[in-house]
Amino acid sequence: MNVVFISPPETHSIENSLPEQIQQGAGVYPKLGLLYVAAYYEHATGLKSDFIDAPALGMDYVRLEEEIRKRPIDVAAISVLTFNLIDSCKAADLVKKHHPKAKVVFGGHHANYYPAETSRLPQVDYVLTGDGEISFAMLVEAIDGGEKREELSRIPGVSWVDPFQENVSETKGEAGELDALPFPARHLISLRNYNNLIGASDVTATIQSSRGCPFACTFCDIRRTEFRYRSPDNVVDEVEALADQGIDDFFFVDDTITIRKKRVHEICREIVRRGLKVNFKVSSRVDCINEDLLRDLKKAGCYRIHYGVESASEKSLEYMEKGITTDLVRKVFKQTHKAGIGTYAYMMIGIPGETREDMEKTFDFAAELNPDYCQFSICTPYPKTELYNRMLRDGIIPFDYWQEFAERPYEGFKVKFWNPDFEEEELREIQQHGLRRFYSRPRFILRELTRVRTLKDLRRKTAMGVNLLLPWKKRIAAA
Ligand code: B12
Ligand code: SF4
Repeated sequence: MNVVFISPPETHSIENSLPEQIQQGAGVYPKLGLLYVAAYYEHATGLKSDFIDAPALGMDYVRLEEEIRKRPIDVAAISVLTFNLIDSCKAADLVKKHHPKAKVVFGGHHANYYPAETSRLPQVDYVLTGDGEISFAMLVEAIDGGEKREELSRIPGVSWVDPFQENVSETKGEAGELDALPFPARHLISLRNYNNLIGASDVTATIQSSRGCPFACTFCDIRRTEFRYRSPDNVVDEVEALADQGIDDFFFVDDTITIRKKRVHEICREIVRRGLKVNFKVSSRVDCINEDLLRDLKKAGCYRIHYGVESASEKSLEYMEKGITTDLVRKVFKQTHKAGIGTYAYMMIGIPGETREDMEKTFDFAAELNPDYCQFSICTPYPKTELYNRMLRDGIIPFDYWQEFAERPYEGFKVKFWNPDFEEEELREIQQHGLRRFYSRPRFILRELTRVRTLKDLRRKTAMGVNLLLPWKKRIAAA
């Protein structure tokens, strides 16, 4: 079987809560989900597969089509977020155009939320929900064996639609023991093609040490999912394998890595014990960290923690069921900086019920916390989140517009913020004003200049800086 994993160009991404130019200039990360699925497939079958990561290779649709045309394809696997659904469909169309008999398999977050709608899309043959590792290997085997219905039905999380049957699985794929999974198939990509503007090195690798998060933030679709985790040794084995290839900068993409502090202590101590000289950043909640852990993280090479701060308004924090207070945020930012670790604050404006004054307080709060970087997203009810459902119930959102998009995706679809008191234009202007306020502080600019690594870095940072200072409609392309 000729299996190819495809990450399509990001030319039709839905512009969301962050200005597009900021996202575009930020760099490219390896697609860990697809790499995990590929690794398991190769491991389970002993066969080779192929990986086309268009964004990392700077590939447009013309080049992608050529790559698709020139190779044999029996199965094409694509990872779908709601935000790249259009690009995923376009890539699938190209596969069907040149290989009409090939099977297209969609998995990933969008497929998880809309399995039936996704499997009804004309260019999709199968949808797999949940962890894709085991179920994808089973599916390829079933396709190879002639797509017998009873064999297909045994695959957890599989959905398909054909003229005779519509099968939408109620189950989800499960990866089982995470330590038993092979490490992501990074041999299929060139790690040198990945970097991040605010990383510590020219190449950044992503690692996932745990999956899921039990907290209840209403805007997040990971909310209240089981926390599953790898053992410290298994995690550090992967870090070491990458360090041996000369990679020294890591982004742990775990939703909240510090849910079990003891495990993180052990990961840090193991990194130190093995003498690995690495740098890494993690995401945490302010109520899942303490000074002891900060000390160990610093010793192991942690240079930045991304915290969900969201808002300076206690009322908004409650509305979002964030479960933290601004006092705790203040305390933890001080502790983190004292430990010598940088910070990134995720903040939000335009939360239903917020006034302009509340938003200004959030900007003041950002300046007071003084993180290295700060993001002011416009509160966006993402598909199938509790926030979205609540806004539908409260009548703030008049109809299920994500559902319509999932059923009939079309180019030019625009995300809506559905704020009862502010127009989109106003929120974009306020966001711009907040970003300008934060990023034009001399303190920030000086600190950033000392961190420029290369001329290319300087060009990208300058383009992004200019974009932040320009009105949002006049931004320039990042170099
Ligand atoms: C790291 C991350 C980022 C990074 C890097 C993204 C990247 N290129 O890897 C950055 C910061 C760039 C980013 C950006 C954005 N992100 Co993001 N991101 C994440 C995060 C935290 C981890 C992703 C990851 O690597 N997971 C690890 C892998 C192993 O898990 P996985 O991808 O889910 O894959 C498994 C299964 O889903 C499945 N699977 C996945 N793909 C496929 C494909 C096939 C064929 C099969 C069979 C199975 C399968 O099998 C995999 C292994 O079990 C997730 C949250 C999460 N827990 O996943 C959010 C998340 C994916 N992001 C999200 C969003 C909204 C965004 C942004 C739109 C945010 C913004 N405001 O700008 C942008 C859009 C980016 C884009 N261009 O599309 C949402 C998506 C929601 C949705 N309905 O689509 C998530 C779920 C966060 C959330 N809680 O809401 N993101
Ligand atoms: S803590 Fe983070 S990952 Fe967990 S529910 Fe809240 S936003 Fe989602």
